[in-house]
Amino acid sequence: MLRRRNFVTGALLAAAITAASSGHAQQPQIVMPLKPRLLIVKERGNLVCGVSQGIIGFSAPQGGDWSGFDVDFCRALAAAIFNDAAKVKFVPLNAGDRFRALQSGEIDVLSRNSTWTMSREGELGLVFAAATYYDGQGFMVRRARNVTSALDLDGSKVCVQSGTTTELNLADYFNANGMKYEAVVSGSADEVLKAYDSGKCDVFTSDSSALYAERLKLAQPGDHIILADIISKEPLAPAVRQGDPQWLNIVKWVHFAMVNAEELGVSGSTLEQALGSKKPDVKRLVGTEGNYGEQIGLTKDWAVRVIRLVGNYGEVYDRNVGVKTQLGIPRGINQLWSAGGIMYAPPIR
Ligand SMILES: N[C@@H](CCC(=O)N[C@@H](CS)C(=O)NCC(=O)O)C(=O)O
Repeated sequence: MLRRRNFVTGALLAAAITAASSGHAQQPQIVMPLKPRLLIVKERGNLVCGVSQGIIGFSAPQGGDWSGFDVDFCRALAAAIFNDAAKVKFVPLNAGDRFRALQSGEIDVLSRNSTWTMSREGELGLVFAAATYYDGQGFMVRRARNVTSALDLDGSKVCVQSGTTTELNLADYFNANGMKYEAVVSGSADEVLKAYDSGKCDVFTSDSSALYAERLKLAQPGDHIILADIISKEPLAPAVRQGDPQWLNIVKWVHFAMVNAEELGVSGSTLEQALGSKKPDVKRLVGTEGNYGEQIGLTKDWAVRVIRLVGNYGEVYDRNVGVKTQLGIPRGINQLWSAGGIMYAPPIR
């Protein structure tokens, strides 16, 4: 029987991290196990998922509900855990608040266009599960400005969101190319867009995917172009707190199951066939052979639940951000490795 007092709480963990990073942690630290997050989630009866405050195609609030690529990942976790993709509470977070919400235990998982970096794992007590979307930083400008390359942006005023890798890459890029700029920094995506729209800056920089999304909110999206230059690597990944390997495994393997499902041709519409398949890798995915889901604290049919209720990786991509959506982002490097991209999942076996 698990006893509550044997586990360190979220607030305590956050305090320990703060003490360590502020240099006051002279005492040897007593490492207490975290109460398993899976247990917390199951007892609560839903998953609490941190998302962005509203990026079309990724996490967009629509009539009291949420939709998007990052939102669907939360739904996939709920499907795997509860066999019910609706058992998710979404907590919208801006860039500056997102990691604190994870450290304090307020959210179970952060699924919010967050770039996997070394310092975020080294300093913040977090761990990224797997890159679910390979992005890169880009620039948007008014078409009328007649700019074709980022190298033409010398002397620009650039709108950017605080607390992001975007802010750091912006400085690196302009400095490396001997170009001057003035950063116009805001705390939320809406404020960044407002600043750009009202002419406080002449360039909007963010992850390329967010540029596509934010452009749609402007009165005349066609009056703005996204430059082809990509100046950084932004592997966007869901994150959890360190110290709970079972929970990390669940978040990581739900993504891998979705990628493997696409690779094996198992989708919402082919699932029934897959359940009768004799192919060993399909059988392991859908749980007709082995007990892979049970090994990570779920059930044998964990992946079936995800595919049936949410879909495989390609279905989720196409539905939310793909070329047939209003965002219209080609699969690009997010194509499967077997189809020329870099999306690759370890095998279930
Ligand atoms: N991937 C970058 C940038 C993430 C980010 O927050 N981008 C802004 C682009 S405007 C955003 O999505 N904001 C949404 C929000 O604050 O809700 C990071 O992890 O630092």
